[in-house]
Formats: sequence, structure tokens, C-alpha cells
Amino acid sequence: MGKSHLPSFQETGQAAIVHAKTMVIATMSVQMAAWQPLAIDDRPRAGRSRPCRVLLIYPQFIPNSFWNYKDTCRLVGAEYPAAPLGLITVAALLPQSWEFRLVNRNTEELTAADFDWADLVMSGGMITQQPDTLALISRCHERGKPIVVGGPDATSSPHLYRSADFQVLGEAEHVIADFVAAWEAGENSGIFTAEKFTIDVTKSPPPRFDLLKFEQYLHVGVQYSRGCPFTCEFCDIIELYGRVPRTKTTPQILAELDQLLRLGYRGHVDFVDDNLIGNTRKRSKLFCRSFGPGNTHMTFLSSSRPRHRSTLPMITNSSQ
Ligand code: B12
Ligand code: SF4
Repeated sequence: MGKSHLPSFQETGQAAIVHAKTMVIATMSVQMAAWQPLAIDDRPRAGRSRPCRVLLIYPQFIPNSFWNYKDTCRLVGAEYPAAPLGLITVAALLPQSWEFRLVNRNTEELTAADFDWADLVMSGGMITQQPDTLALISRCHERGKPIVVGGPDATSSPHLYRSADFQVLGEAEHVIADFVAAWEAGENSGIFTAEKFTIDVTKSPPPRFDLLKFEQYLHVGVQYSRGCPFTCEFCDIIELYGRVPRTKTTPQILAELDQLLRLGYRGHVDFVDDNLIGNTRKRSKLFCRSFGPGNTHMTFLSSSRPRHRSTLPMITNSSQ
């Protein structure tokens, strides 16, 4: 069947989900509910009025980290395992009249031309990207470009990133509007901190998957929920995203998968949820049941620790 005839996830409400060793195959028709994404006021303001050119830079991970699995990537012609979902989510939250260029330092070169093009640099990531993020701050300053940092490591250790011009800490969904207002008013620095765990993810817009070069990755991430009910002592999740999982709606996540299909993506999709099936019984069951056989153009991966035993059979009784 040609690409144009592929059934969408929203039409079929079906997909196959691989959970490490197992696969969920259960079907139900999905009731489409209208959902309203968060919208930033896109009208030009006084101060910096022309649409901003934003260079999104995903910092390099420390070399030799197990999780870089470079050799596995090379086997299939990819450059790095996972796409930068945080940054493309931020791009979707910013005014869409702004222009975006994404450079992933793990997959491609960051050039002088990229810096010359940009009005503003935005960067950030996890702890193993900290040295490169700090180096990027210096590089931006050498080139006279303002830089905004955000993401999990800046949120955990903001004091380390004091040299950045702006910090946007925590989940960006609401607080990014305050940054945009400050930027457009001509401000040159500021710290914007999101109220913890209050983001309604049902209002999050689909990430800007169109900014990705899919061939660079082993898998592309999507996120259905944030937060985890457990409290493993080594894990930052409950500090960053809370103990009460917040989930997107099923139509919302199917729309994200459809967008990937429409952009031509075929392959592995990683549900990057902190604990995909660790959330409330009702929600995780509803979500699992909305996936089933019938759309084999993507395979789905996730790592989870179930909270309710009853969730397990839906996964373990499946096959393909
Ligand atoms: C998928 C994932 C991975 C993937 C790779 C992902 C990738 N893109 O490269 C894999 C499995 C490889 C991985 C590995 C590791 N990971 Co990891 N990972 C995740 C996970 C589960 C999801 C990431 C994601 O896509 N989130 C979805 C996006 C939308 O959320 P977000 O990134 O937080 O973005 C939001 C905000 O933070 C903010 N934001 C993000 N970036 C920016 C940038 C700017 C400028 C602004 C303004 C805002 C902003 O806006 C977004 C919307 O609200 C997170 C947990 C989590 N819930 O995020 C852990 C997490 C990021 N990982 C973590 C860790 C510790 C690791 C490892 C070091 C584990 C280890 N011990 O080896 C390794 C290191 C990898 C390496 N190569 O060296 C920690 C980071 C903690 C910290 N304080 O830095 C987290 C938070 C999990 C935890 N247990 O605490 N990881
Ligand atoms: S189950 Fe996973 S996400 Fe939840 S607290 Fe433990 S390690 Fe963190």
C-alpha cells in the first residue's frame, strides 16, 4: 500500500506497542475529543518586534557514556539514539511566527553560520550534557549571542548556569510566555521558574517533529505522561515532574503519532514517559487499549514499572 493510503492512528485508533520484551495488542475505537493546545499571544509587541531567529542547540553528551551506544547507531546508519524532545517541545511553545533552526551536537556540526543566523540561542539538557552546555554559554558570549538555558539539569542545579543570560526552569509550558514577553520588551536577562507540577499536559501542543532529521536517530520520542508514583532514591523524577502522573489525552497522543506518520517517519517510537503504566489504573488501561494491531509502520518502546498488577496482562498477553 502506498504511503498516501496508510490509515492514520486517529482513523484506526490502532497501533502496536513493544514494551521491551512484550507487546500490547488490544483494540477499541477511540472517541475523538476536541483539545485546545496552549497558545502564546503571537502579536508583535514594542521592543524587539521582528520575529526572532532561534538557534536550538542540543548539547553534546559526555563521550563514552553507555547510553550513547555509538556502535549500535553506526550499525543502522544513525548518529545518536534519541531525538531532543525537550527542545522541539519548547519550539512548539514559542510564537510560531519565530524562526527555528535545530542543531544537535551529537549528530551534526555547529557552524559559525548557525551563530551568525541566530538572534537568540536556546539550549539545555541532562546532567551528562552539562559540560557542553556550559561551554556553549561561553561560546555564545564570545559571539555576542544571548543564550537561554532550561531543561532538567538547569532545573536541578540552576546555580551552575548563572552565566546564561536567561534561565527558564521547570516545565516550560506556562512560564515560557513570561520569557517571551520579557524578550520582546527588550530585556537582556532574567530567571523564569515554573510552578511545580501544575502544567496541564492536555494543553501541550504537538512537538515540532518537523525540525528533526529522522535519519540521524534510532528512535523518536513521544511523551504521554509526566511524573511517577514511586520514590526510588537515585531518581530525580519526583523532584522534576512530581509524584502524581499527569497524562495527555488519547486523541492528543494519536495526533502526535499521526503527525510523525505524515512527516514520513517510519520506525521506532520511544514513549519517554517516566513510568508509562505506573499511573492511575483507569488512564493507563484506557491508553493501552487504544493501541492494537493494524498499523505496523511503527514499533513502540517504553520502560515502566506498573503500579497495578491488572495492567500487566494487557501487555504480557499480547503478541505479534
Ligand atoms: C528519554 C530519556 C533518556 C534517553 C535519551 C533522551 C535524549 N533525548 O537523548 C536515554 C535513555 C538515552 C537517557 C539516558 C540518560 N538519562 Co535520561 N531521560 C529520558 C527521559 C525519560 C525523557 C526525556 C524527554 O524526552 N522528556 C520529554 C520532554 C518534553 O521533557 P523535558 O526534556 O523535561 O523538557 C521540558 C522542560 O524540561 C523544558 N526544557 C527542556 N529543555 C529545555 C531547553 C530550554 C532552552 C528551555 C527554555 C526549556 C527546556 O521544556 C520542556 C517542556 O516542558 C527523562 C525524564 C523526563 N521526564 O524528561 C530522563 C532524564 C532526562 N534522564 C536522566 C538521566 C540522569 C540520564 C542518564 C545520565 C542516566 C544514566 N545514569 O546513565 C543517561 C545519560 C545519557 C547519555 N547519553 O549520557 C535524568 C536527568 C536528571 C538531571 N537532573 O539532569 C532524567 C530527568 C530522568 C531521571 N531519572 O531523573 N535518557
Ligand atoms: S520507577 Fe522509575 S521513574 Fe519512578 S521513581 Fe523509580 S526510577 Fe524514577
